[in-house]
Amino acid sequence: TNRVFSGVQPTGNLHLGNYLGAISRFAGLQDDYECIYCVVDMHAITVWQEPRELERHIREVTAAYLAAGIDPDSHIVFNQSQVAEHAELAWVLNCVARIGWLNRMTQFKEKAGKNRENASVGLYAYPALMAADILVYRATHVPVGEDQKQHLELTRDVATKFNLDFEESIRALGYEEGFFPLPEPLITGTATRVMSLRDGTKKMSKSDPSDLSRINLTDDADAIAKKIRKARTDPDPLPHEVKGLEARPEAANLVGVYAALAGGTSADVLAEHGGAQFADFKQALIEVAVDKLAPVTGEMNRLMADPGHIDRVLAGGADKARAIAAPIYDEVRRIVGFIRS
Ligand code: AQP
Repeated sequence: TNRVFSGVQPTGNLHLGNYLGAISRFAGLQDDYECIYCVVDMHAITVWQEPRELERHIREVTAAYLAAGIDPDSHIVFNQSQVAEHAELAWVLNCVARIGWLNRMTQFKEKAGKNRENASVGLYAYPALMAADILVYRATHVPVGEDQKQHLELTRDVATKFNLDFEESIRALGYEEGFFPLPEPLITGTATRVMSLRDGTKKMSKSDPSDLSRINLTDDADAIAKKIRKARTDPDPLPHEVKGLEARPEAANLVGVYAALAGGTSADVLAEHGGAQFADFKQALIEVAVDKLAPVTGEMNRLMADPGHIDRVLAGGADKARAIAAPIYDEVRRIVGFIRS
């Protein structure tokens, strides 16, 4: 079967980039794949999280999944820390991955910043845990934004090395083609990389100190309108063709966001709005954004009002996830040579 795995960190400030680049795409895959969507709380604590805030943020990401239309009955929605096999396989994969590979990860360099000596060991080892998240289900496809492409390549490298290192042991279990499939990225369409509203060269991010840089999924219509009106732009009107967006990162971003929200391409947007001044285009963008996001926000708020329900969804999802992961990890034990008596 084709099995999808992906996750979002419960680190607060869920934004339009997370929605367009990840969560809404997750929902769109449900007809074609068996989908496993995780709230990756163990990834979140690679940087400090206030415990009570972490709980709230786990429920918030869960609510966003459900509000976006992910069906926890036909598919799986759960939080990572409830399925111990993620951590167990991560340890094995820590021992497969090479320090040299992790040293090349650009996200670690960005997140650790200048004070690298003081970053957590977990932040450094993050990609090995991500590899475990995917491989513990032997998932075949991973929908992620552009920013996660490098980590997914590392997952493939780890899977390849595991398959090779343990080749004999894997064959002895009856697997001819290696134990872990090499997962494929699903990065398609517009808005795979939504940029900051204040700087078209930086990605929209939860950790940006400026709230004006992003549209949060909890923003109401007034906040959305204000942030789009204040979004940075250049003085020229919109071009008529996509190639006119080159070297205009802010314009390219707003057109891309419009396209993703309206369900078309940047070319479609320019066919309609090419030649428009930004003041007018922003007004049109505010309308689409509010129109698309208000129902999601409303449903998230409704769900968040009943944390007991969300926790039951997570518990049910964890049971289903464990039922897939446990037998796979049992085989890993045998492959590696861990005795289980
Ligand atoms: N700006 C973005 N455009 C498109 N997709 C994005 N994603 C994140 N930012 C954008 C996608 O959202 C998913 C979940 O991301 P995550 O929470 O696991 O971690 P992240 O990529 O580190 O997200 P942020 O929002 O940028 O947080 P910080 O500020 O903490 O780094 C992923 O599929 C990601 O591709």
